[in-house]
Amino acid sequence: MEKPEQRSLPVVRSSRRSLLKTSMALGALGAAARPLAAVADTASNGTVTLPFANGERPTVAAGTFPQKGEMILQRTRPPLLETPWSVFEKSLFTPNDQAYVRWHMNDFPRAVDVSNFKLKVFGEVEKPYELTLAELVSSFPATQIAAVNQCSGNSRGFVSPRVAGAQWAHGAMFNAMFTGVSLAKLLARAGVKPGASHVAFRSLETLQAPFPAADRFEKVLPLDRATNGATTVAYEMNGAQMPLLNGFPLRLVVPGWYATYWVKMLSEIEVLNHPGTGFWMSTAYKIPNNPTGAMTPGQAGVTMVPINSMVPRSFFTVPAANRSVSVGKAAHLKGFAFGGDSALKSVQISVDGGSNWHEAKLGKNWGEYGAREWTSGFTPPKAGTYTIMVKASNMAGFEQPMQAVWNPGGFMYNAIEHIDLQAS
Ligand SMILES: Nc1nc2c(c(=O)[nH]1)N[C@H]1C(S)=C(S)[C@@H](COP(=O)(O)O)O[C@H]1N2
Ligand SMILES: [Mo]
Repeated sequence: MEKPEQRSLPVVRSSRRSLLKTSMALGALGAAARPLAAVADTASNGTVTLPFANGERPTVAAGTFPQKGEMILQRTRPPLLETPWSVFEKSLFTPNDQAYVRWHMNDFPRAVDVSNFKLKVFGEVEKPYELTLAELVSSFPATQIAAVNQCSGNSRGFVSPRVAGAQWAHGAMFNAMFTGVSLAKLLARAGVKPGASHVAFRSLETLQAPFPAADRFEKVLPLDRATNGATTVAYEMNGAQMPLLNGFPLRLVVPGWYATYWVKMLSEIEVLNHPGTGFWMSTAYKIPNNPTGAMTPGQAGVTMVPINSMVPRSFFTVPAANRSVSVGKAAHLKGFAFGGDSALKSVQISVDGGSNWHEAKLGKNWGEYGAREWTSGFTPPKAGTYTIMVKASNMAGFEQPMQAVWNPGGFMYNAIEHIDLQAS
């Protein structure tokens, strides 16, 4: 594999952690306004082999990218960093320093001067306004919401036949508790005009040639999704300031929808009376017009629509070292699951290749959009290899399929996962 080029991103030397309290947030938010200085010179500290063809990737050591711990390097510029699977085995809430990173274009700010930052709300509204970060934090109540940020292309490396795009394993997702302001409240203050139907979100990224202006990163939500109460303009993640690479100082959180809508470094909110015309809505991130985004390779005449609701997923977090088990003794099975765009209904386990399923026990419910732990047990009756499957379903009636869906973007992968236990 080619040696990755030298890091283009600077390293934060002393990143101060902010505290849960909103009143403390600004001091810490100010910390990242400091210019970021040194450039790391270590390319990688090892490699990892993701479980699909050509799955070898370098890993980068903690501190190689600002505020980031050890990550799987999918691409350097713009950064595409995957969360190593072992991180999910350790905690239900993904630590900020190992939450995956994905940028489409390389020209996002390496530091944000909070004293000059403003969030603008305008368009089809009665009273357009703009706010500093301090004004945003102090003039609206803080809300908290647990949600899974998952790239539309998470697990694309498992899609067959293969499709173009980042060949992620399952680490293009993270589960976090976000703190911020309800977008519905921000829009209510502006007074949405009758006839408005959509809301556009733009960021601090600037576009450099050769990109045409229409390619600026802009995502658009239908007004009802923007004002559903769950959609949040977040300034903290897991009780700490938003990491720079995850969207400091503000990022849109759209619980239940794929991460492509979760605009980072959010600076503009424009209410529209049309669905928008930008590249990122009209060309990129389109799926076949059905709820699971399925089609057959080569199928003609498929109507494509912008990707939207997430489908349910469930995973094992049984470390490889614990997969050798004893005959006649209960083996501990565990993992996590999420419902996607509706609450998790059940997590089920099969030990016979998917013919029979039984319910796993669900852990604490952190809210309908967050991940939830599950546990179960299995006592192997005799020596041998046992394939154990896990399947989640949600309240909207979706359940994970045995076979992955296919579409040209490699989006919405959510096939049933399995592990093998060796009983002796
Ligand atoms: N400003 C901005 N926001 C963005 C993007 C981007 O390129 N620019 N990419 C989107 C996509 S496709 C994904 S998968 C998520 C990744 O979020 P993360 O980097 O916090 O993991 O950010 C979304 N928000
Ligand atoms: Mo994405």
